[in-house]
Amino acid sequence: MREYKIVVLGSGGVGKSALTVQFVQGIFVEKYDPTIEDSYRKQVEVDGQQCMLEILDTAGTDTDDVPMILVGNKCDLEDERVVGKDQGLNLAKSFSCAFLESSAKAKINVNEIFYDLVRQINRKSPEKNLKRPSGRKPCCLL
Ligand SMILES: Nc1nc2c(ncn2[C@@H]2O[C@H](COP(=O)(O)OP(=O)(O)OP(=O)(O)O)[C@@H](O)[C@H]2O)c(=O)[nH]1
Ligand SMILES: [Mg+2]
Repeated sequence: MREYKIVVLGSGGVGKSALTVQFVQGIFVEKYDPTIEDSYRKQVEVDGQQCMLEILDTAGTDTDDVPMILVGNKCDLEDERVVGKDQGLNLAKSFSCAFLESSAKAKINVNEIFYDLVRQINRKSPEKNLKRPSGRKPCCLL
């Protein structure tokens, strides 16, 4: 069966969770309880085909401030450059995020990309502030 990963994005309070819960469980959630992050699975038939939907319901308040880094990969192929460094920098500026050029082949800035994301996440939500049900280990999906 094909799996479909769907992420629900949008501003806080617009009804992302209500729509998701109505779709998955067939009930309308009247109470507003801001989401941290919830995931749901539902098997449905669409156009005669069974599909498994994995739906990630996100926190609307995060949508304009998501830890993010813009990466221009394959920087070892300088002779075949298509996107200028300035173009990358300007695009990153328009997203208000960092920009790095990398090469998976020449091992340039590979660690830096992921370490930068970890640092951004740590700045945004220090571990002591993490709300989690007791007994569950924290995890981060990239
Ligand atoms: N009248 C009406 N109210 C709705 C509808 N959808 C959601 N609501 C209400 O709007 C409020 C916010 O809905 P949520 O689904 O929690 O909003 P959200 O987008 O998930 O919010 P965050 O998790 O904070 O990002 C709740 O009180 C819901 O009952 C709708 O279609 N009609
Ligand atoms: Mg929600």
